[in-house]
Amino acid sequence: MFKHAIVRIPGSNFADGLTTVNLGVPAFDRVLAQHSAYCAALKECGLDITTLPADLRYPDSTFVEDTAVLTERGAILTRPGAASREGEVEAIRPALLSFFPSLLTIEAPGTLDGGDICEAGNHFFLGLSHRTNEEGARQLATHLASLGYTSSTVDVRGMTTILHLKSGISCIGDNTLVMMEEIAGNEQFRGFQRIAVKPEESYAANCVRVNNRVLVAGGYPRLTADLTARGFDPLVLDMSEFQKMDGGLSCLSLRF
Ligand code: CIR
Repeated sequence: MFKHAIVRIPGSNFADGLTTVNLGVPAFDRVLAQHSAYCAALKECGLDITTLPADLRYPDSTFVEDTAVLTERGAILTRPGAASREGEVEAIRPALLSFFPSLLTIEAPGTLDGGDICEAGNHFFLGLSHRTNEEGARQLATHLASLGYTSSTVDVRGMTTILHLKSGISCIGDNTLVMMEEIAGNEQFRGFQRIAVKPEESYAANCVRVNNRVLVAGGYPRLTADLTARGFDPLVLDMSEFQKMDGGLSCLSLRF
């Protein structure tokens, strides 16, 4: 069960952030409305929310997930792979220190984005992507081992349609992974119940289990129906403006 979430209000320069998709420019009023609905959903799931102010130095800084990996046994600050996002880590540090007595770190030349890290019980899948390099994953694996967790890497560098590992795979508890169809057959995920997401719904593969609910992006009825049929309780949120900047549901918060 999660008790807390940290979020950051999107800045008015949100549209100046990084993106690889061609879905148009986000409308700032809708960005704020969707962010506000997201925070309300986390509250509905029972979380206390720490809301950080917009930080105009970093247009992508509302995607707080990339700055840290939080576990029940300890927290690790990341070292984001995009140069424009490096400073976001120092900006989040004080908020984390009010909940965690000490913070482990990822050091150069390692790079690692939280969006590449998928917790699945006591095991972590570490995505190797254009943001997370092998040295970053190696350092995180060492930290996780010191906390008593196992980990393994998943190379997504050849998958041009996803930014991070968690753009294509989510662990929603009950030993279940939601995953893009093209990786659902991967041997590494044997042992999990797997919900394969069709290519036309692939954006929805980034969903988030928060206590009794599963946050799911709006507009993907097959996955939502599949989750319901399997006994999960989806909470559907409009994510259109974040999708334009390569963002998904998980990136908008740090949950612990
Ligand atoms: C970026 O390219 O870094 C941001 N525009 C999107 C980050 C999304 N984060 C995530 O999936 N964890």
